Amino acid sequence: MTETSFTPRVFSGIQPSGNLHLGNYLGALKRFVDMQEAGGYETVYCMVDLHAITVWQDPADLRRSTRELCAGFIASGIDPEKSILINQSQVPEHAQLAWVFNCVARMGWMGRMTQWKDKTAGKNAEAASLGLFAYPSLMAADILIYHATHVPVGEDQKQHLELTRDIATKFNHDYGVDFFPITEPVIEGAATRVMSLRDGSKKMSKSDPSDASRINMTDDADAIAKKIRKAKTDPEPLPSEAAGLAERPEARNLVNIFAALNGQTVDQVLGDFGGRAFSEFKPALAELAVAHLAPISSEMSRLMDNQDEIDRILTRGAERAREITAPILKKTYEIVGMVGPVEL
Ligand code: AQP
Repeated sequence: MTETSFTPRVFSGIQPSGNLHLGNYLGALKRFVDMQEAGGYETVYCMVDLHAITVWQDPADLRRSTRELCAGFIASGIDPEKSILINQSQVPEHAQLAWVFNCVARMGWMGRMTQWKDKTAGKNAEAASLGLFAYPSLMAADILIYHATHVPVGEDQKQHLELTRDIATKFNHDYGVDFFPITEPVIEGAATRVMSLRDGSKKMSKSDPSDASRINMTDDADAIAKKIRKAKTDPEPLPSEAAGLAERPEARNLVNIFAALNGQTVDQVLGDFGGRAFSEFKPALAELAVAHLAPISSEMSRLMDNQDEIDRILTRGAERAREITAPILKKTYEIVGMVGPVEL
């Protein structure tokens, strides 16, 4: 365990790799805003475009998705004055520290990552990019280049955060320093793993080929209501207690979404809806989802009509970020033995 005390600092990111969805909102964005507003932390939030290119991205689509994601952050409540809001490639120290971490992390650690295994399952892993394999090392650098102490993420990122801790521990041990913090994952709330609306065993994901499987942040009210109406469920009414959802993944998912959107516990939701049929529950859920997402989606389109403003926010965010990242990289290079002074 590290003895040094670090400034409480939150870091998290989202890939600009396509449609921002309700899972990203509940598992990540909404909680980013909560941590920004809670006080007691500096907050840094990031569009991780270097992660996005670990699989093929059309350049024009990537540029658009990056700006759209920035609009999504702001429309969800991230205030670029309160938080540092950045695009990863505009802060070069992320990639520079990742190289050092590539030399600290072990091949075997990367090969054990379930996301690597899932993303190459049934495919020729030899043809996957080297970047996809090394993805968790860049993620560790994203976090540790800020000496971040807390990282809010969805359940799917838990293993990558454990690896971040392993990299920090090994670096500190190998060089006999107490330089990188051992970061705490923050995986909390009713919706740390929002599932597909079509299959309760798969997580809601940008890359799912079925658009009906997810609620996109840019969906209009009709599309949201239709997707919820068609969401897979079972014929039973809702139970009165959370235990009754144990073997009902689709029902559990919809109740979790309701609870997370309404700031309630699952038991409170079931207190109101227990014994009632999905034909009553789904319209209430649709109304709640629309009430939350419609203002975000209209603010996103307003911002997307003003891309210069987005670009200005990202340029300013990168300047602020580099006040933190440049000294940390400089010190890392010194620790590793690069001949200095390194002017960054
Ligand atoms: N279904 C989900 N439920 C809860 N949280 C989720 N997150 C993603 N999906 C869910 C959280 O959102 C943050 C950003 O994730 P990301 O977009 O950078 O990468 P991802 O986890 O790989 O998301 P996708 O949608 O599944 O993307 P693709 O399909 O491109 O792989 C993270 O905090 C993540 O936990």
